[in-house]
Order: sequence, then structure tokens, then C-alpha cells
Amino acid sequence: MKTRLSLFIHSEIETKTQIKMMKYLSVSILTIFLLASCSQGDMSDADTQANTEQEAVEMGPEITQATAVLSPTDGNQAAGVVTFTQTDEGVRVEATVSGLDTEARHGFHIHQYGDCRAPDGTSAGGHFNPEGVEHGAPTADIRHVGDLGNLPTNAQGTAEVDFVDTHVQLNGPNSVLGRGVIVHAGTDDFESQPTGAAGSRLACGVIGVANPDIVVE
Ligand SMILES: [Cu+2]
Repeated sequence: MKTRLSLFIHSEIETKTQIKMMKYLSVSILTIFLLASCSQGDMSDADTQANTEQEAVEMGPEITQATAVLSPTDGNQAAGVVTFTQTDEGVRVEATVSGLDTEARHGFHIHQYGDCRAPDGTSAGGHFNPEGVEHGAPTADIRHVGDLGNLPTNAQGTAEVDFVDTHVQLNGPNSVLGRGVIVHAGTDDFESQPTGAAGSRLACGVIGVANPDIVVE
């Protein structure tokens, strides 16, 4: 009797296990079927739009304006503001910098790091050069992304420039956001590698996303 009871219990346990396994199998098969039918169908417009929106979320919003406030390095007086604005032709660069030599030309570059911690500005590193090419004039085909040329100053030692650049970008791999802006003591000769022999650093600033509600005349 004991043996028969134990056999009965044993077989009941086996049956329960079998039912559980069958349930698990059917759920798995249903899941695979559903997944397969989802990936087979053509992408609807709604799917495409959802993907585009997802990409926008992953890449972040498109940046249309950036700015850098330039502060003098140790022992210097150069200071100013640079704005970078996206246009159809490229990025418009507007800069006003004072405290420079009079009637001079000062090297003006975007450097690799948005780091002005060193008193002499050297923490900004070398020129921003994501394509790994030679230094050149801003109008040259081959140049660093950061090669913005020189700032020409007036009799008061102030420079005002406004030009559109086709190498600088505010989005993508060549984005200058978070990089540094340096104004040099000397003139960029557009030839000496890799810096244009522009000398020491008079001012340093970090390029950040501009607040669209702020208008500075
Ligand atoms: Cu430089």
C-alpha cells in the first residue's frame, strides 16, 4: 500500500512538471512568433517617425548658437566675447576682443580643450584638429578646424571680426562645443607647424551652448 501511494504521488508530481514545461514552451513559441512577425512587416510612417524622434533623443537637440567669453591669462588684459551662429553657408563667427596690441594681428584659434585652468592658457592644448591635418590659413582647404586666422586690431587695441567659416561646426564630430578659444600674443604666419608660431596665449575661453534669450549688442 505504501509503495502504491508513493508511486501515485510520484506520478502526480511528474504530471505537474510536464504541464509547467508545456506552458513554458507555448509561451516561448508565442513570443518567438510575435517577435518574428514584428520584424517582418514593412516600417510604417509612424515607425519611421518614432525612429527619427528616437535618434533626435539619442543625439540631443541640434545646437544653433554657441558662445565663449574670453578672459585674460595671467599678466594680460585681453578680454572679449565670441559667438558662433549656424547659418545656411556655415558657422558665422563674431568676435570682439579688447586689451590687445594696437594696429596688430593676433593669432585666433579654437583649441582642443575647453580648459583655461592653467594661468598661461596652455591647458587648452593644441589647435582643435579632429581631422589630423596640417595647420593653415582660415581660407586654406587643408587646415585645422580651429584655424580661424588672426584678429586685426585698431588704434585702441580692439579687434572686431565677423565672418562665416565652413570648417567650424556646432554639431557632429567636428563640433567645437566644449573646446577652447585662444587669442595669441603674436601673429599666425599660416605656415609654421603646427601652431603658426603665434606665440604665447593672451586670453582663453570655453565654447558653450548660447542662451537664445540673451541678446548682446
Ligand atoms: Cu592658438
